[in-house]
Amino acid sequence: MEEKSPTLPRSSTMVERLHRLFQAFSGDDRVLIVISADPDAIASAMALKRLLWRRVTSVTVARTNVIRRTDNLALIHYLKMPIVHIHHVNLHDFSKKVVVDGQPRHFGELESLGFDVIIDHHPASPHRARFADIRPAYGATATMMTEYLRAAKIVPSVRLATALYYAIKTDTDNFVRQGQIEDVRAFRFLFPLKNKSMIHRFENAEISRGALKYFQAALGRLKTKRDTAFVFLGVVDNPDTLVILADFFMKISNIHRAITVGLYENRLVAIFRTLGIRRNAGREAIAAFGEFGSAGGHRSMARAEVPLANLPEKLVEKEGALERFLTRRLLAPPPKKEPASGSGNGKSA
Ligand SMILES: [Mn+2]
Repeated sequence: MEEKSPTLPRSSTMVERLHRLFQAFSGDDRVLIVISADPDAIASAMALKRLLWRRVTSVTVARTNVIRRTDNLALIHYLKMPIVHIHHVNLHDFSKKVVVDGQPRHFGELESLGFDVIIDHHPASPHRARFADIRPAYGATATMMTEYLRAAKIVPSVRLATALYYAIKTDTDNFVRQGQIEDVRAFRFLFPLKNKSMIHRFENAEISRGALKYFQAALGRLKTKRDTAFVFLGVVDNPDTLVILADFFMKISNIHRAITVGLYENRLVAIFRTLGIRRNAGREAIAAFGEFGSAGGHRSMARAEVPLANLPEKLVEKEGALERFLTRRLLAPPPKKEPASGSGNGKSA
């Protein structure tokens, strides 16, 4: 299937881009690809590594973040592609530095390293790379990388195809968020090449075994009132668990509002979820915690983080006082409002 392009046929444009990309490297290059590891960045780095196979001396992929999300860990485990932390490489060992699914600006101090190649889909920021391909309209960098592979006439391996497919799926939120015809086209190309059961596994790898103990605790301590589910979990070892639990409680029939609260590193973390119809999670978070710390969000999702030191002493020191305080504050009845009035005045100080 060919589609029209105002200037060159799409295929030759991509072939041209591919040649310019290859021209940025030479055979004795030792290449460092820097990523902030998420599925799109990981898949894009893997695709670039494949493109550079036998064209450079070595390719090392380094991440700047700590990977905690269990789905990302499952993806990396499946891909068997080594990804080292940036602190564990000697930056002077490399003759070329590349960033994919991000831009030098996003990497703080590393920006001063000087990057030779940038491939990304975020809004463009100033740079001095010798080769930059930045396409903000694209839903995923993985879409761009799929186009490069196709231009190079490389059929991706099952692992690479699976990674690219999953990257497009997550970065476009299954085409709900952003995505254009190129994303759909790449997705369709990868569709028969991917490993379906691995995709299923990544998508269902959200809960770590470590988080299970919090499910048990949360079910035991759950309070429901009208349409609200509320739980105070005490100390948690990862605030993501609170998010997973809040989303989980929203699946209970007739629960339209979920609030999970826990303590993490001397802070109180509260996660709000609502259907966003009668209630406004962002406003509720501000009303409940704005006076003590940071709080805010959208109509349906919000978050508050409060240093414990900002809370009244009697709440923190007396056993059970904090939970009683939270229950009183958060299980209050919803504000009365005529249904026809003021649609979507979602902002509030
Ligand atoms: Mn991306």
